[in-house]
Amino acid sequence: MSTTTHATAAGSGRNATATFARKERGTAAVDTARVDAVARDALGALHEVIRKHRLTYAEYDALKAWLIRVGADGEWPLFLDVFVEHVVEEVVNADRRGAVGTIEGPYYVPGAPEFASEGTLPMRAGEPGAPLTFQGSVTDLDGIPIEGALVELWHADDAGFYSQFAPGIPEWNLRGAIRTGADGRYTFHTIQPAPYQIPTDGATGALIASAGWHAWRPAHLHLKVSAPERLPVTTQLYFEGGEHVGDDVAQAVKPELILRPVDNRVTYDFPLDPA
Ligand code: MBD
Ligand code: FE
Repeated sequence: MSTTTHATAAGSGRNATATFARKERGTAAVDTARVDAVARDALGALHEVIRKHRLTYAEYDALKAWLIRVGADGEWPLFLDVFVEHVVEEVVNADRRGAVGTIEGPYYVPGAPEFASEGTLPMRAGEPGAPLTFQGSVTDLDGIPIEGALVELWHADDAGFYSQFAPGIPEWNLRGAIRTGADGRYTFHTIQPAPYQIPTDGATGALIASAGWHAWRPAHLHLKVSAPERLPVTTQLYFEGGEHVGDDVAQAVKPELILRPVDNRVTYDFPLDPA
């Protein structure tokens, strides 16, 4: 059983802040009218919550202290990706017709070891977990294979930990990429990940515990699939019947994203929208 509390999850949320700081981002030009509209509505929504619940000064101070702690714990990327990103993804990807996306989360790292067509994710000798062969193809919206697509896969280990975020795991453990050949196909050999628990020792976990929520995400595979002249898709895939598939704390499960492996093997195709 791997779904217990892990003291060693400490630091995963904090480490996500360092990773975010290195992330390449497009320049978001300051559009004063848009900042005015968005900031005004965001603050207005908060004002309404305060009126609705008749907040006390003690509660206002507790809110301030908690916000300060989220930053001190380095957990803003973790907190935002768990509780906010799913709506951004919904809005941004509303018009897609091809492969269904969902949130990226805080634990993507670019530049994982790359294979042609078929490969085994880097893993430790005797890496715990049931074997999993994950295969499929990258196509256009008509099902024509795309050559030279990049399929990046990263996931937690059998204890729910991500390399480069939890301590003591080899750098690229359970992270890899495949460049497709002319048939557009990819085949990864890996292990079945475990459900993921939001770290209990930081500000995000403190809110979850104080509110009486649970801290679990269902077991998932993270993917980014990209190709020239195609919209890249960032998504996650889940396992039918898995714990918390029906109550993901990050609200990132969609019916199109549920895998049904047979004999430790599963196929999933990515039709990519044109850019
Ligand atoms: C994860 O593994 C994850 O995928 C998300 C979205 C948030 C926290 C941890
Ligand atoms: Fe994850």
